[in-house]
Amino acid sequence: MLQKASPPTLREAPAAREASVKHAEALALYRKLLLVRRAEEKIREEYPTNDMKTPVHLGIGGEAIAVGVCHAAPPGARAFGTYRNHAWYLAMTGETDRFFGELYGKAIGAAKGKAGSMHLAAPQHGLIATSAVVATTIPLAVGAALAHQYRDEPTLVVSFFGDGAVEEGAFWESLNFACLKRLRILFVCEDNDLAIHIPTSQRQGFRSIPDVVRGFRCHVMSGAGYDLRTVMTSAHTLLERMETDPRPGFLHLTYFRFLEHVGPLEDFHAGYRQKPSPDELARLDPVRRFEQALREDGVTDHELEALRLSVDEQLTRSVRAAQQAPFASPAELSTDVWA
Ligand SMILES: Cc1ncc(C[n+]2csc(CCOP(=O)(O)OP(=O)(O)O)c2C)c(N)n1
Ligand SMILES: [Mg+2]
Repeated sequence: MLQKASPPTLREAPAAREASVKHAEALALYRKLLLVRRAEEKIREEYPTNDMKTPVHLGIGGEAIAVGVCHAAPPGARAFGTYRNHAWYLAMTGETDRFFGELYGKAIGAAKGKAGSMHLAAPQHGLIATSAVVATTIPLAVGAALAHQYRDEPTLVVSFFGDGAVEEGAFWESLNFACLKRLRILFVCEDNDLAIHIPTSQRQGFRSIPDVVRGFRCHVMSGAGYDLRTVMTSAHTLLERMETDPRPGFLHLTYFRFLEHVGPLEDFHAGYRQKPSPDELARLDPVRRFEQALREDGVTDHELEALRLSVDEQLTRSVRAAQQAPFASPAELSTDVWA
């Protein structure tokens, strides 16, 4: 449990100091969770002006997965993922200038505006590559893990993907090879039960993703991806098991996708799924859940509000800077482009 405490002093007892550190850690986690949520809410507000010329796959409902896994991962970990990548980028960098610069297609963007939302990366922070093509970065992640093993480096590789990627041959070949070679890779399946509009029951010929993966020689855990503390505990446990018995880890986390597959809107009217009740939506909302847990641990409304203000100030500054920034010059059109 995360404890509330006043700031530590040099003469403070170790238990009080530990509680204080936990308190600061909990607030830092909350700020990160909120940064992801509010950044995507900003996108929802600004997208209708049509100045962001990029498709956006928003991850509202799934924020705790990126925040929790990135928090549990050791320093120097390297990650690969998909087009639903905003949370990983923000959790790994904490910055929003280059993030919004990229969404607005500007020269200050993370890839000078040439990648857009779907191919965000921040190699200097460990986010090596993300891609719009389902399952394509899974073999890349396995290749990176093989390279680290070959060079005798302890680096952890994290491969994020959705439940739809599990229907691709590339996934099974990658899992097989990683288990065979006992690579230091953590597979994280973000399972929202949907591939665009189609539920898993209409796509998958097996009963359960974790049950099938348990047939491989790796460590498997499954849990509620909308609960930040569950994500962190599961990730920590898996990483410890991977340490004592070196094999890949497979973390299967469920969450509810609040919005349409791509774009800023809700789509409950589309008819392929029902809108949950307000109570159910609150239960599935990672930000509200964590806020509630923090309050139960003694964090005050004042502390939460101060973090909300600081996040909103950061985002307002970044959006304004991105809107005012220039595009890259036409002379740069074909530089930095590899494929
Ligand atoms: C190889 C490939 N096949 C099909 C598509 C079209 N497509 C785009 S998103 C998507 C659904 C993927 O679902 P999932 O992996 O569960 O990710 P989610 O969108 O739910 O995060 C599909 C089939 C694609 N981008 N790449
Ligand atoms: Mg999915």
